[in-house]
Amino acid sequence: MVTAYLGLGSNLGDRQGNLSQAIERLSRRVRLERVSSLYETEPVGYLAQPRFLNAACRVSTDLSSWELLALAKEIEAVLGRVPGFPNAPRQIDIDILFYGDQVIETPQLTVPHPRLAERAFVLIPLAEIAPELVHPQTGHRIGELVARVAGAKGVQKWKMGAGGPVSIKPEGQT
Ligand code: PH2
Ligand code: MG
Ligand code: MG
Repeated sequence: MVTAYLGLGSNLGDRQGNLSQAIERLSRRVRLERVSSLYETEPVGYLAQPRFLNAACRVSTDLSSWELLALAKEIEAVLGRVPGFPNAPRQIDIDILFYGDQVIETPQLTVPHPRLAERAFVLIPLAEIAPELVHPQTGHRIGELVARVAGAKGVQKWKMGAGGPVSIKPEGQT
């Protein structure tokens, strides 16, 4: 079993519903251990697009990194994502942030996610569920990275509806 961390984002359609469905679909195929709150975030990269909702989750799985990537892509497609330009608006984006402490550098998949240390919309949700997690390449804790990331003001906790941030919660998490 490998512990992996995923980053999720949506800025088209029913953003909360998209995140909720993505997490529910993930939970059918991997063991969902923790889910962060949802955060509303200013777009980064390509700015002329709606605000995102972002979240992070921890899973454990026997899927290989390739299989986990294929699952993420499959769920993105099921939820209506169509290929677009880099940083384009999307119904759902599911990124592998960490896959155990493995370093993977291939054209299809780079893990740890190469831009996570500079992205407040990734680090703030991730720090909520894994502040002690250590980046295997730099040795920094997520808690340290989040303390010095730029753009934290563009990431605000999302006011949740009744029932919490997402309807699917891992066992034991309140
Ligand atoms: N994803 C991107 C590019 N920019 N900005 C925010 N706020 N949230 C995202 O998830 C996001 C982004 C590329 O994946
Ligand atoms: Mg992404
Ligand atoms: Mg992606």
